[in-house]
Amino acid sequence: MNQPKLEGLRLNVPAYLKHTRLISWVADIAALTEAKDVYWCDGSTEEYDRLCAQLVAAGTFKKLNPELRPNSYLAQSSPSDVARVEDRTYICSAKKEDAGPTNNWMDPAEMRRLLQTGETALFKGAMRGRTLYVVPFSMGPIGSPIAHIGVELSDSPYVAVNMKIMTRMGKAVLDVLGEDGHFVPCVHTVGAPLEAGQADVSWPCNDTKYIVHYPETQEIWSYGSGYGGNALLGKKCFALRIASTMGRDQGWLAEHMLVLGVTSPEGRKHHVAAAFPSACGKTNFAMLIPPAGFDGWKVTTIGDDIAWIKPGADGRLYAINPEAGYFGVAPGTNRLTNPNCMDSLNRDVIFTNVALTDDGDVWWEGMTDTPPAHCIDWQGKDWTPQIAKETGAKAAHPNARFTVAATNNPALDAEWDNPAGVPIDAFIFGGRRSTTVPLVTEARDWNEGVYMAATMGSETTAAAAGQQGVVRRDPFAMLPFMGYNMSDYFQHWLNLGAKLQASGATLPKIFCVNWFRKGADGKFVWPGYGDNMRVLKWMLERVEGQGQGEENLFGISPRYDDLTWTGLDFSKAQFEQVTAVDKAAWQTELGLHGELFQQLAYRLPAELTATKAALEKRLSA
Ligand code: SAT
Ligand code: MN
Repeated sequence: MNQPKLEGLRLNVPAYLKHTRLISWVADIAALTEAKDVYWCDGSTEEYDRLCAQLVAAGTFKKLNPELRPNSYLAQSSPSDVARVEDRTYICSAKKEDAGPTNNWMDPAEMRRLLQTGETALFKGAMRGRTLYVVPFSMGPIGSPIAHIGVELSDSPYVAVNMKIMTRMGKAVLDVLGEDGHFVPCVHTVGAPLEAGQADVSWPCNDTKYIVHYPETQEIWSYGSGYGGNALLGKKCFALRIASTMGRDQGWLAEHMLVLGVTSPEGRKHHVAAAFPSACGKTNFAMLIPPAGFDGWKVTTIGDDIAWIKPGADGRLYAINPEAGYFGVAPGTNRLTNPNCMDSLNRDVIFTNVALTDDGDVWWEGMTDTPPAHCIDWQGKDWTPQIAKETGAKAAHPNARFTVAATNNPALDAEWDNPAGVPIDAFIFGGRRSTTVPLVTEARDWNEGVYMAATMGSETTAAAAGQQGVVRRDPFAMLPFMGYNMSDYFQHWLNLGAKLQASGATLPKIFCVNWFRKGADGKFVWPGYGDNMRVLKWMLERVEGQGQGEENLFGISPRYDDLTWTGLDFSKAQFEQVTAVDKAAWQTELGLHGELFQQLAYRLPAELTATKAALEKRLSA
C-alpha cells in the first residue's frame, strides 16, 4: 500500500489497538480527506458528555432545560438537509443487473473516480479543518454470532454521539475486532471543509450529496448530508443495504421490520416481525399498549426499525434487533398515541428539528392538543399558533426525529439483547393506503405471503425528500433499502421458505395490514395505535390454530365477530369500511402489480407471476 501523505497529522492510535488493517485504512482516509485531526471514540459516557458540550459550544446543540428534560439536546439542521435522499443513493455493484431496476447504479470505477480518485474527487480534502472521528460499532449484541461490526469514519461529532445511542459503540468493539477481525468500512463526510480562519456553521453540509454502497467490497461512502439514515451509516446503509447482500449470500434476512413480543394473560408469548415503510408507525406498533378490555395482555419491544433474521438449528427463524436505540419520528407522538414512547423521551434524548419552547423544552405538532403560545421553530424562527394559521409554518419539521437508547423504553422486552434472538411466529406487511387494501388479510401460504409483501403499495411520507402522499410500490417496505436486485430478493425469500418447509419446520404466518383506510370525510376510519392490538390478537389466534376467518379473493380475513371489540365502539358499518374488497379497485390494483412485475421482469420468480394469475382468475370468476 502507498504510504499516505500525513504531514503534520497525528493518527492518535490508542495504545491497545493492534488491528493494522484498520489503522492503515484510517490513515488512508485521513490523508484523502486531509482531516485536521483524528479522534478514536471509546464509547464512554464521559466522552458522550464531552462531545455534546462541544456541540453546544459550536451551536449545533442547544442543551434543554435540565429540570424539564434532563441530559437532553436539540439540534436544528440546515433546511436543505432534513431527510433521506433516495435519488442520491447508489448501489454500485460490479454489474448493473445486480443492483436491479429499483436502485440507482453507477459503475464502481466511475463512482470511485468521482468520490476518491479523480482530479476533483469529492472526498479529497473534504475534512480539511475538521476532526475525523473513528466510530467503531457493533450491529447486534457485542460478540453475538449474529452481530456484525462496522467502523464509521466521520467528520461530524453529531454523528458520533448519535451512533453512541443507536449502536453498541466504542472500545469494546475494537477489543472484539482484535488484530484482524472483519469490519464494514463506512466513510462519512458532511462535505464542508473549513479553510484556515473560516468560521463554522451550526449544521455543516453540502448541496451535493452521495450515499454510496459497494456491495462486493461491503463499503459505504456518504457525502454531503449530516442527517439520519444519510449519515448514521450503521442504520439503513449497513443494517439494510449491505446486510441484505450478506443475507442473500449467507442464507438469512435483513429486513425493515420492528420486532415485538406479545404475552397473553395466560402467559403464552409470541413474537411478530412487521415491515412498514418509514414514518408509518413502526415505533408506535412496537411500543403498543393494549387497549381497555385487554387486561393481562402485554406487548414488549425487541426493535422498532430493523430486524436481522436467521434460521436456527430447529428450523425456526430467529430475529435480533441490530440497533441499540430508536431514531423515531416525533410529530404525532403523544401521551395517547404512544405513552411508552413519551416516557422513553423523558430524559437522555437528542432531538433533531423539533421546536424549542420558551422554557427550554421541546414541542412538535400533535404532542399536545394546545400548542405553546410561542416557540422557536425548527428553523430558528419565531412560531405562534397565529403565524401557523396565517402561513402554514410548522413548529417541527414533519420528519423531525428523536434519538434515544432502547434502555429508556419502559416496554423493552427482557430478551431484546439476547444474542440468540427471538423466534418469529408471524410476519406482518403494512402500507399506508387510504383506499383498496383491507384492515388485515392472512396469506394462504408462504408464496402468497411473499406475493403480498412484494406487491405492497404505500403513500410516500416526509421520511424521504420528494413528493408526499403518492402511492408507490414499496416491496417489503424495502424499496429505498435494498442492496441488490429486487427480483433476486423475492427469490431469496421464496427459497428460504421452501428450504425451511422441506426441513419440516412450521413457517411463520404472513399477514398484510392497512391501518390507514379513510372515509368520505377524509378521516381515518380505524382508530389504530393501541387498538391495533385487536388485529394482533386475531393473528396470534390464527397462529395457534384457534382464530376464525373467512376466505376472500386475497386470503383470509376476520369477520366482524372474529375480532374482540370489548372497550371500543366500532360498528359493523365502520368495519365494512375498513375491510371491504372492492372488485374494481382491485382490478386497478392488480394492474399496478402488473406494472411492477414488468419493471422487475428480469429474474422475476415464476412463483409470483403464477400467484398473480391465480388472483386474477379469482377476481374475474
Ligand atoms: O433513514 S432514516 O434513519 O433517516 C429514517 C427512515 O427513513 O426510516
Ligand atoms: Mn425505517
